Amino acid sequence: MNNHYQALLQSRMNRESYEKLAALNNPKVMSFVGFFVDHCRPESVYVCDDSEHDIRHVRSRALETGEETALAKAGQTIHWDNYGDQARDRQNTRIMVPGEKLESMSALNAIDLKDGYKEIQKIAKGIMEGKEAIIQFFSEGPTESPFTVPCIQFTDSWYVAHSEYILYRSAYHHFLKMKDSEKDDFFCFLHSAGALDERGNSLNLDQRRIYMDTHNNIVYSLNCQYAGNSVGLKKQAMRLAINKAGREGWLCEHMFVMAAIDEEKNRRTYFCGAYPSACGKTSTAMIPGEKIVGDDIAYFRNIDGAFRAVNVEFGMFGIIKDVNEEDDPVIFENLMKEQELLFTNVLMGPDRHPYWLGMGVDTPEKGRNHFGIWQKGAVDDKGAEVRIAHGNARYTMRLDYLENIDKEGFESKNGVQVEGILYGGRDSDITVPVEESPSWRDGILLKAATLESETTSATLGEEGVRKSDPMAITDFLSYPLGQYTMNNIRFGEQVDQAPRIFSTNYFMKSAAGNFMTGKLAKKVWLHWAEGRLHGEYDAYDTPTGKIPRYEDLATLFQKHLKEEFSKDDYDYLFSFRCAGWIGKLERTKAFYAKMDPHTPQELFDYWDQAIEHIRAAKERFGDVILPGVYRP
Ligand code: SPV
Ligand code: MN
Repeated sequence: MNNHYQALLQSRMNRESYEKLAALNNPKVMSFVGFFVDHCRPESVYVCDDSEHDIRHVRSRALETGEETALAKAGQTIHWDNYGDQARDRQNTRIMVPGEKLESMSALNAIDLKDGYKEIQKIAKGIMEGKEAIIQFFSEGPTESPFTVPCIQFTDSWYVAHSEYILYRSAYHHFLKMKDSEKDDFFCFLHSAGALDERGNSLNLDQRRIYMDTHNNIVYSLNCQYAGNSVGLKKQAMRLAINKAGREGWLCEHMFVMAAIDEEKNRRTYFCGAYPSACGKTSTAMIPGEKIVGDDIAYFRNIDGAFRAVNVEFGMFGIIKDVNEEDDPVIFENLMKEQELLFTNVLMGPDRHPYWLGMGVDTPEKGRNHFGIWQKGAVDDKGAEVRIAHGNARYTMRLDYLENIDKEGFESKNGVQVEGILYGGRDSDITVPVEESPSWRDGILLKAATLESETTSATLGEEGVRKSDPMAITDFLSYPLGQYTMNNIRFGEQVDQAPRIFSTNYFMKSAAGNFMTGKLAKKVWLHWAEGRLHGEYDAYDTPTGKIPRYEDLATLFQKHLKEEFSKDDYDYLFSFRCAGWIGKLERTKAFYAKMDPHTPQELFDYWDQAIEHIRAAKERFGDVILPGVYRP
């Protein structure tokens, strides 16, 4: 062990903390912690293990330091990020790569490893002065399993530490039990909120940096608090894991894991699904009557030939906007309970209850929110109206509070066997509500790669712009898109039975601009896919896959929603739109060309053939092809 760090660490920690660290007998942990204690200069350091005592300590420090405020209901707290720190910062999120890789990574906002490191060192120097730092140990996925990725979090924010305890599995014991040969292989996260203003918020947002070193599996996150930027195990770990998985032959995906339940037939069928932010991912995983395993990040591994998945998280960091009694009854009910709930960037009313956009109740006209002291009609210094809560305000909650959790899948060390994968974008005029892909490869190239959405408030910048977002992964890619796509194809082709791939789209609008289906129609699309996996429904061919027949959907609408589904709506929703699809494929090609100059030619060849195929269909059947009319 490095003696210099030993003396330093002993001088900054109480004996208990130091002993917890030393007991791990892990030189890499010691040098990571030692180096950054030396460099960031926290006044003291607290080392956490998995104990209830430490979890409680973190919770109470978050309140004592003012990073969180207690709400009226026991267990509920609220945290605000500084105004302008309410979403992921794309511009300042960069992948650090060696110089020779910069060219192929230029579209991923890469920075030269040496330059990035220098910049980080400069900003991080002394950044924790006067503060207490926290060291925690976690696992992505279940501990002591084939999926486990151990992680260490170093932060000076009790709010971040608290979030991590809710969202991930504490893994101090896992670290304790590591064999010598495993002691090098874990992810490291350094976070500092930086200098704070009088509200306890990151002051130097212009110095906000989230830099990932995929080579050494370290992420540096400085001068920010929004969890998507600061919580190491969330989107930072995801970027490291995507890279690691690419090297090792497994997959890390931006997906929910859920079980579709058919009570009558006593079936539990596991699905994963990728949806860009605010495109219905959590609400799909939370469809009433089904079971949730996870709502954001999944690892896939080939275990003895089986395609298996885990939710890597333990909790959810969910968008709270539009969570109300009618649309999200299960979550809403949970948010009303006296239990550990951490609200961010919503309003605390004079009654000390939380209020948000689309909550479906009368809301106060004043209170405290991410803007500070707020009252209705408040404007920021750019003259923009500040609403009651931010559009990307969130709740942080343990998943096992949910009565619809799939306990078995959630706790399984070997994950669950996935049978179907859904890719869903936000598309008002092209993609049908549900379509099955003929093969894994077609699914990746026609469903996953063509995913598009309109931008939402989950990222900083303009809202409402239509964007390509293959696999909903673009924001998190840590190696080039073409290779990543090839790895996806390869992974599915190497298991005994790849899941079947479906596209979904909940956002089709009528000619008059209204949504065509209610929010729960997704249950019907899911159960059609579930039935298909069990050989139940016939389907019509389209140039890109297979769609449901009217009769089956009408029955499913009756069965699950007690609703009529009209033939006219069916015809409109399930028509194949040739010009629309050709445009979509052209945009996909352009996006891949822009994102990855080395995208394999075979991918472009595939899309060119698909375009030719659709052109031929258009000649034979017209631009808008009614369901059932197309013949291959
Ligand atoms: C998302 O935007 O995809 C999220 C929230 O899950 S964040 O942590 O900001 O990525
Ligand atoms: Mn996400």
